[in-house]
Amino acid sequence: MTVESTAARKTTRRSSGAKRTASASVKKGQGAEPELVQLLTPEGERVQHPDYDIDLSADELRGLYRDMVLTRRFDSEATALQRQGELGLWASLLGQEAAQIGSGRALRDDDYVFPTYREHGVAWCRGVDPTNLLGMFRGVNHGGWDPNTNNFHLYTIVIGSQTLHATGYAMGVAKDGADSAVIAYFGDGASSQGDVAESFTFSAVYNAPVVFFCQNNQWAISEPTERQTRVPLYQRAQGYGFPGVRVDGNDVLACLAVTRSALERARRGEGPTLVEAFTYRMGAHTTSDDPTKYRADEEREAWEAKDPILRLKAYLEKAGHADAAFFEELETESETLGKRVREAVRAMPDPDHMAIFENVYADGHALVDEERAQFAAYQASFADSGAEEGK
Ligand SMILES: Cc1ncc(C[n+]2csc(CCOP(=O)(O)OP(=O)(O)O)c2C)c(N)n1
Ligand SMILES: [Mg+2]
Repeated sequence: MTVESTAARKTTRRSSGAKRTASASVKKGQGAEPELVQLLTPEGERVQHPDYDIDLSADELRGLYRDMVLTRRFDSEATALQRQGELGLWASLLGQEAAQIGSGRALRDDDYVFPTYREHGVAWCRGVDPTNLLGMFRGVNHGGWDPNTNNFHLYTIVIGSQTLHATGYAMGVAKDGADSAVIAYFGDGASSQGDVAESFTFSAVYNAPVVFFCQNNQWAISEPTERQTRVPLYQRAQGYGFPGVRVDGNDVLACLAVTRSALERARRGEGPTLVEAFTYRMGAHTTSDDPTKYRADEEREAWEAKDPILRLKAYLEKAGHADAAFFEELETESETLGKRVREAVRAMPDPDHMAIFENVYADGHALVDEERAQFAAYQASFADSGAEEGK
């Protein structure tokens, strides 16, 4: 994967300059921050919102908490596996659990998801086994799951391109007369891509049943959001003729309520919605990145106080919705998941080296055939030299 090249260049260029604080820079460029839709404060207080409310049982609240805890556990296990040399790369979702679990749990089974490469929490909600996400990052397959089994498309590395796929798919859903919806995940950096602009235009004009879910985690590798936009991202929707809403991306209840409402709107045939989940990438862009080179520690510390998991925990405890036994059992479940993931990754067989040439063209292609033959000869040269040495 070549996703790191930009990081390496920017890091070098910035290393002598001052570190940036994304939120401060955004304020400077855009004036006061607009209000977020919020249903749970960072302190775990439940608050009301006139347009978005949600009534969840204690069981459902515990379910959301469990989803976030297990997703974070899986994510940290994957980071550790990369450090141990078991994965080539990992893109952590640390800090974005509420945005992903809230939106993921708003979906119906027949809805279709087009993710980026960081949507491990959404994958969890769709029932994609976490171990299936790791094959690509270990380099043993090109994806690892059948998108149509869980209506969860393969991870997409080409920034922003999945918004076009989602729009086309949603236009097809509308033509079929189905009442399901489509959701496209993308980042603040992706919002600068032409693909995203085109998908906004097409989805608006064709009234496609699609929700654009932008996780504004404040950074696109080492570029702060101020380099992507001069207006809050959710306001972009207005120019295309559909609604945009900014939600507290660290508030799982608000993310669930806002996404559910946008999906229902799509199902009613009222077209797309842009949801900007205002959140923070707590970790590095990927395991190949070092954010201490370009951003200030204080920024991360300020966001730590808004941790999505801690705020729901505080609410569950205060409201008496979960007891000590629940948290202990979840801890045990987390450890079991971590162990299962670790063992599954280590047991993944290496692929046949020639398999990389498969599934490129349905009917074959002269250039691929030539490359396959060259690679086969190259592989065979090792066998020959081994035989020579053995003589
Ligand atoms: C078309 C394209 N251009 C550049 C890249 C390199 N690249 C990989 S991730 C990334 C930043 C994406 O930032 P953002 O959309 O905010 O998503 P995040 O990684 O923060 O989740 C870039 C530029 C790429 N993968 N694809
Ligand atoms: Mg980003």
